[in-house]
Amino acid sequence: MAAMSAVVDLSVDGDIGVLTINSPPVNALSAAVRDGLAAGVAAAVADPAVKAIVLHCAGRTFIAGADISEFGGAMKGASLPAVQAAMEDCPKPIIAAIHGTALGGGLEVALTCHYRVAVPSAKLGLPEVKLGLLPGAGGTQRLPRLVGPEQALKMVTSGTPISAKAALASGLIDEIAPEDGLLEAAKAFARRPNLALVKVRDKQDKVEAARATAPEMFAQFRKDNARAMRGFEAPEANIKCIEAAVNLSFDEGMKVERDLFVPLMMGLQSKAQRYVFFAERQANKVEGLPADAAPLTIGSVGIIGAGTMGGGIAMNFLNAGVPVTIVEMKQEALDRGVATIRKNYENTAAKGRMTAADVEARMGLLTPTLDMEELSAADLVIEAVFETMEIKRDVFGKLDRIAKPGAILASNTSYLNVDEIADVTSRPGSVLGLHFFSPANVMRLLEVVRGAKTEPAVLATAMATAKKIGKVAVVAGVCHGFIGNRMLSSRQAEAMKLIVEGATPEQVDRVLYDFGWPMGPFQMSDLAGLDIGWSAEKSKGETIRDRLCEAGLRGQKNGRGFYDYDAQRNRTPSPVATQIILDYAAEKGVNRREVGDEEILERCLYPMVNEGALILAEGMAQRASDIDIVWINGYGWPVYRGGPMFWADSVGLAKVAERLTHYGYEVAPLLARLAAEEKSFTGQF
Ligand code: 3H9
Repeated sequence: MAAMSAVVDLSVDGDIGVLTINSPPVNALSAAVRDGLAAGVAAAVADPAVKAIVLHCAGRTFIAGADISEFGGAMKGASLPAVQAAMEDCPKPIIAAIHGTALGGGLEVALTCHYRVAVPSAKLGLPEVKLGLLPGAGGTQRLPRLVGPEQALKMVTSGTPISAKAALASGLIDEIAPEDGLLEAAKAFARRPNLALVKVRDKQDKVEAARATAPEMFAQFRKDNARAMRGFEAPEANIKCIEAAVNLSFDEGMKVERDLFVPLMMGLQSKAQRYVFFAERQANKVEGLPADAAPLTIGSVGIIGAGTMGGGIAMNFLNAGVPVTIVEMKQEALDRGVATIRKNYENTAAKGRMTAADVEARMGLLTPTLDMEELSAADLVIEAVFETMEIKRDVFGKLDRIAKPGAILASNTSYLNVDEIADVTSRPGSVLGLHFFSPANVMRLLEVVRGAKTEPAVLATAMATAKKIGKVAVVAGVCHGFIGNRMLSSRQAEAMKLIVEGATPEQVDRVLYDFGWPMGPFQMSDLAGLDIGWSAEKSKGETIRDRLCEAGLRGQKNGRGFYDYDAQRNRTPSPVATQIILDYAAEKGVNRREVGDEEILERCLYPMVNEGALILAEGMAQRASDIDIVWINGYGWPVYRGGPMFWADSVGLAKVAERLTHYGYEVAPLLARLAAEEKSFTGQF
């Protein structure tokens, strides 16, 4: 009954030794946990009373993986492979008792136990790929031996965990225990007579059975997933490991795993993705909020506007079980909005990701109305109407009269001054911006715009609510376009200059696509619609955009933009757009020249970094990593490059500053200072 260490305890119940890991928050395999486990197993082996061992965890979860915060540092304590070998070779059966999430190294430890028992709510997976890694503790060799190579391949390349039920069906676990009786069930399992010492590494049937058809299976898998895996190094390394599990002996496969793991761990992509993991969690924390800024309860939500944005926003809350009242001015628009929401859910149900009953349950939480007065009971009202200050102020004036005291009033503006909106109300402390990204039910980002008078509790509530509806929330200050759109403007402006100087839209798009963006700026403009915010009455043909719109080019929606689109949305450069660009350049007296790919990349991305530095210095973002989270989750910045600020750090700020100067930019003072001091924005370099 000795405590083995501060974080691992061995107790003995009759003939069963119970090893308990207690290392909050998620029982990660820190040096202390590894040492504790090694000592615990040794002590249980040494105790003649102990016939079998149960390994379980205190707190909210089974081991959630290696301790990511230790990566990159000097290796301390017992090595994980040594601990695993002691467990796998243990002369007494070890049973892993799993609740919460058995992830990464956590599942890999469970795979060196002789048996696994889990509660129904448990999730099991190897999410290393999301950190730019592969399971480096035998997971790629043991998992396919239990679940078969095809499922293992899916699990290691997606990183998505599976349920206990699926784990039982595939052979990953041996038994499902009652939700509140895990330890007892695991002990009962351990007391079964004649429990063999099953080593997963020795199981050959599933990998052998797959060998004959494996080449086609892997080729097909690579083909089917090429798009999703584009640019990432880790998925291919994971695939190679599963191939090794099929084609080589266990020991040879382990060597392949180790050889591929090390370069990933040392590489920039994993460094970026590990940084993003912590940055995302950090983003939800607001600096300097007083402790009494406890979140208010959001039991019901009102949404003004049932267009694309309003409808998408509503779905977030319906998905989280929060009743929504949605308001429109005309019956037709209201009906259309509600029908779109229903259609979205029905499409999800048709794909098997939701039942018909789920669709009805969510629609049952939605109250459509033409009467704004019905918002009087809502705890949070989000306005998603037309993006002009006049209309927004009008709506907020009305809302101020209707909403109950204490209700939070939010604007889904993407550019406008939230303080000016707040000022028409008698309660500016309850007003803030909640900038969702389209499609609002899909995109993870939420910019939470803190007004000058927004009360701490209101801000805290917005952050907690964002988490509840599955968003990654980032706090932004009041400035034109906040964090994301403000930086986007600088990229778009430079892209336009480049096509006047001599680059073509498709060249610019290709360079940014090759960098890892899902699409380039001109494809994006075509997709969004060239006429967004453009007015035929006010257009004076001053910009290329004006001229494109005047010529009837509206983007993908009418099949004509910077590109012409066929019925399948295949695109070819538009001769009309090309001529407009050439005429414009000639008129401005521009001597067109060949522009190199490197210049395109530098001129599109470094000004964004420069703007990011201004945003940071002005306090419009709390930290550089928040800016990165905005770009990764709202605009498709490739996660393996860590966001614009991390990326600039990786390039070296002195170089970024020098190139900005070269292109005629005034370098932001913060960037100039950090470059001179050889420092970085993120502290990662
Ligand atoms: C690995 O295992 C490599 C192996 O193959 C071995 C190779 C040799 N380490 O997310 P939450 C912290 S790679 C350190 O807010 P939730 C987290 O930062 C690893 N810290 O809670 C946060 O701290 P704070 C493979 C970790 O309930 C706190 O715990 N495993 C780790 O929403 C709470 O986290 C993974 O990739 C960690 N491994 O979700 C799993 N995990 O409170 C990564 C969490 O200071 N983790 N923290 O902000 C997760 O997916 C989620 O955290 C989890 C809990 C589902 C476990």
